[in-house]
Amino acid sequence: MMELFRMYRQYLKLCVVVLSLAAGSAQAYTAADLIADYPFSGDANDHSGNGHHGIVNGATISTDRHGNTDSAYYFDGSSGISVSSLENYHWGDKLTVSVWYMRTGSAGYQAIVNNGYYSGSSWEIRMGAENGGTAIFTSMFAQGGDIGTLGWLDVSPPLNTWHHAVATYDGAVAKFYVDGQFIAESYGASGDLISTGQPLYIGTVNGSSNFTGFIDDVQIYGVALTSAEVADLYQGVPPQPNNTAPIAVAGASVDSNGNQQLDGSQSSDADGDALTYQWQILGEASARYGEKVLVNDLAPGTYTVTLTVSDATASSTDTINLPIAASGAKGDKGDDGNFSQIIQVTGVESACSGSSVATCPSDYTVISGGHQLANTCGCIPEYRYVINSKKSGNGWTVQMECATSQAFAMCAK
Ligand SMILES: [Ca+2]
Ligand SMILES: [Ca+2]
Repeated sequence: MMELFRMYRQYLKLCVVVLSLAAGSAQAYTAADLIADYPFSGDANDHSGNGHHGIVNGATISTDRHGNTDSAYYFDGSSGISVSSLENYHWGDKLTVSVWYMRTGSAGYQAIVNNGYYSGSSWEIRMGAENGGTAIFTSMFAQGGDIGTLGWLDVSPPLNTWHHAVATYDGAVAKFYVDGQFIAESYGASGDLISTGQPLYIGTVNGSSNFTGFIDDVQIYGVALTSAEVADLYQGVPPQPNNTAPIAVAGASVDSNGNQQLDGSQSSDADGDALTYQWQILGEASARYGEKVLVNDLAPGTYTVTLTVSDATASSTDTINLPIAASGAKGDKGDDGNFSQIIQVTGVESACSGSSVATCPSDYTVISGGHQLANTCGCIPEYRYVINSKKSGNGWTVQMECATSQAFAMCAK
């Protein structure tokens, strides 16, 4: 019994090292903020993962501004693309619309991207007939006020060349950019953008104001990108989504068959990203992979084990000393004084102060315990064994320090 007791008591945290592999400055959005993305790579499908695929009505797939075939759409003045799944879409109070266009015909108003005409839209990017057909502007209509038009004659990008137009709205300020340059801003709008019963339109407004020329790379974000991000977009550099590195927590537990296993299940990722787990046992040639991996093949001894968890963008590591007992770890029947089964139970998460109790099942005995700090109250998440805690009846009680915590108890029978 004492051997296993010591084994569980001696999980010693060597260090917690968080390595952020996501370089660069903080960005304005996460990947989830991309509402729709139309690269027009052979079709009008949405590449955001949200399924807002476009229906093409007469527009023809064509060559893009880089010379790639089948990578942009040509609109002949009587064609368009519509996205019915964005009817009645609730845009909220943050938006960025980015689009590349090349106007080749100068007559009349010409819609580029919108969900309605002017005040019948939530927002639009449209061109006028003014300045030889080079006038370009955005309009936005919000619950608490409108911007009317923004841009208009402030810029005159010439016909027959590709240009980049971006409209942003952050709930108070709307901004308009052309070819990466800030053009104008307005404080007229406020609150959520209105919803309309119309689909998203590209190159048309429900059959009117049809565009003549080429449109490509329509992207709609649920955040207001910064001027730096807009300038990057113009240079072909998409904004990099925010990512918080996962937190690796290496541990060990015993499975339902009594086999000892490395256990990374207390690792976490603030973004909710799926994690991969790699365990490197010092001295072994190959790593082991999985949230929980059996180690009942190891000879008795103490092993240094490093867990690396990754969310595909960033990773972190945690290292423990893993003692493997000469016997008992594989769940024998106890006739030599060892336990047949050891389980870990966790108690109710406490507030930042107070106590938490983890109670063993009635046929188990408490052999050890500790608490697991969460970072809710500002502490570094970690396990602590037999610290500031005590056995009480069939459970393990811990008094909280600064942190929201859960008691855990190692229970044996
Ligand atoms: Ca394209
Ligand atoms: Ca993450």
